[in-house]
Amino acid sequence: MILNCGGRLLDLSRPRVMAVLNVTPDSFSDGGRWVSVDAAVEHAVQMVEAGAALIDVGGESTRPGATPVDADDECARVLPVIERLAAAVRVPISIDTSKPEVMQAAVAAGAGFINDVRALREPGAIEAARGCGVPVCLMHMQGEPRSMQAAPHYERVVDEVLAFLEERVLLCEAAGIGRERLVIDPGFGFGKTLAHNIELLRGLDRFAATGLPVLAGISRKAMVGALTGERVAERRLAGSLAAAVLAARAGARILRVHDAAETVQALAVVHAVMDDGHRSD
Ligand code: 7PM
Repeated sequence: MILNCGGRLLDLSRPRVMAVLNVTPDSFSDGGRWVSVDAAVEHAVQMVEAGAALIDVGGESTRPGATPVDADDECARVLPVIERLAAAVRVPISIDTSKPEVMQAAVAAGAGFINDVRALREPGAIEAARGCGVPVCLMHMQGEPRSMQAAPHYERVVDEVLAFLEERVLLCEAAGIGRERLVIDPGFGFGKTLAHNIELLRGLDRFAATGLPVLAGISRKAMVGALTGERVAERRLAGSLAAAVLAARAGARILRVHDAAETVQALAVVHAVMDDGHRSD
């Protein structure tokens, strides 16, 4: 399983780390509205040196209650970082957006992967992504970021999330985005209770059984906070590593994380146990 990310190859024969690079003004801020491009690029280079295989650049906060940003503002945040990063590292760069204009501009600037928490449901997004020619991660979300955690409801969460993603995959294929370009993601924390998130992690092997690469983003999320009692997101590394290991063991091929070096190390152990190649001695 190898994804061609605009000429940069992402080898998914083992679980890989997608490192989060937030370029919202509350991260790498110079104190005002502007993101420091230097600080963001430096952080990303360090994560690649630690073994991250993909950098996810996001300029629109999907945080519940976050203020939506328009396409121009989002481009102003992410494009300078993508341009500099594409020249500084050899791994593919992912653009975390739902907006067709941002997808196109980001791919023109050097991004080779589209990460869309709305699974290309915005008007024009499927057509834009098709034209970009790069792989796309389709994520499940129930509701909208502003209100999704109010009252998440499912009869059978794994069945329903899987059915949604399969439907989006078929729609993408019909629109000219082939399966070889698609990645699926159950969307941990996006319109899910703790019980739903645990069921999804327990049933993650069913997503992997589709044959499509599975991406899982659990790092530092509220479910880790709830299970560990740790209220501070930055202190949830150990719980996040446990979740990444369980997801990889169930067949997830891309782990979206904040702590790249530590997760790369944990996944090396998972890979050794899962891979036949280590049994010779
Ligand atoms: C508040 C809520 C702050 C959620 C931050 C988040 C995912 C993603 C995010 C994911 C994919 C976070 C999330 N999560 N993209 N973007 N999968 N594909 O914790 O799970 O970073 S934002």
